[in-house]
Amino acid sequence: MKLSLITLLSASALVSAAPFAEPILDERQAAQSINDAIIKKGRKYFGTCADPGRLNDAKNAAILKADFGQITPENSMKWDATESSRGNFNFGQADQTVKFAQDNKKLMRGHTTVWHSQLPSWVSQIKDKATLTTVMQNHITTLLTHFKGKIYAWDVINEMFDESGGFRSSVFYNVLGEDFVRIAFETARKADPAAKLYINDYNLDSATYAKTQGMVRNVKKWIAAGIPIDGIGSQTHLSAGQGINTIAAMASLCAAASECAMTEVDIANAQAADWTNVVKACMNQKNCVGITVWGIRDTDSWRSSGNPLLFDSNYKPKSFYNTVLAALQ
Ligand code: 9MR
Repeated sequence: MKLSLITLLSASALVSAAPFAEPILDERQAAQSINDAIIKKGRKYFGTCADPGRLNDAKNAAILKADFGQITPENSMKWDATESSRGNFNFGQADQTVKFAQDNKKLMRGHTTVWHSQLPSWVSQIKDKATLTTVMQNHITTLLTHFKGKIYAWDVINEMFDESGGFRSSVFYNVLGEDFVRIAFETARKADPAAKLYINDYNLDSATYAKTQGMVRNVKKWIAAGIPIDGIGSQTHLSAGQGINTIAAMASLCAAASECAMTEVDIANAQAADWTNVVKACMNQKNCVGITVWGIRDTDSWRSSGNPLLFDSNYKPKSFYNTVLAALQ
């Protein structure tokens, strides 16, 4: 039977008027996906953080599936969660997060292998170079091997700078000196050669701030020395009014490595312009691969009192969600 154009048109009208349209929209909450929008602009993802606690909440999961393209585990890949005692590895929660990402075709950022915080005391008590080197190499190798092929990028080192742009006091720096950077990145490259290897930090939100300059200066120096660093992650935990400065900050960070990303964005008491500027800061740099917000709902944020995210406590997209969408289009 040959269908006339009229038949086809009225059939499609019937479909769009079907009573299913409303519940589907309701479940995914936002009208359009910010991940689709950023991908249309040639970037890799618009992501968020999550772990089984959030993913087991059906509404969170639905939003994540519909609107985001990348997941960073909020806590499950950290040292205290994965190797609480020496040589005893536990990937239960992290495996569930990675499975959700794979089942739903989301990219993963691995977070994080070498960090002074959420670090078990058996590591921070190590005093000699040989032991700490072995322990670090074993931790990095075991994590990157376990998840090999499933992680787009790893935050190999997190938060190693102090506010003056020098090196923060940590067991890694205190025992091994600056060389811990080389050890960490070389070990990571060997364990998963396909993963992008990042150095990640916070308060890199102004180009003139000493910490931003310390990151840029050192990363350039390390890359020139052959240390396999692929990217700089700027966490981007902001307060109202700070968004504007991220534009110049990302320009200098992104110029220091092959790629860059905004990895944990949240903005306490944001104005719309802050979100517009954050999106602009990434989009202005060709090698900024993506933006990750640090949570879905305000309620679930580590700084919930500042309502810093894109969805409210009722899982409704806030006006800032549309601000982000508009900035991406
Ligand atoms: O959001 C994370 C929170 O649930 C944890 O209690 C906290 C512990 O340090 O870590 C939070 O995530 C941090 C991230 O791993 C690194 N940058 C700062 C983030 C906010 O503290």
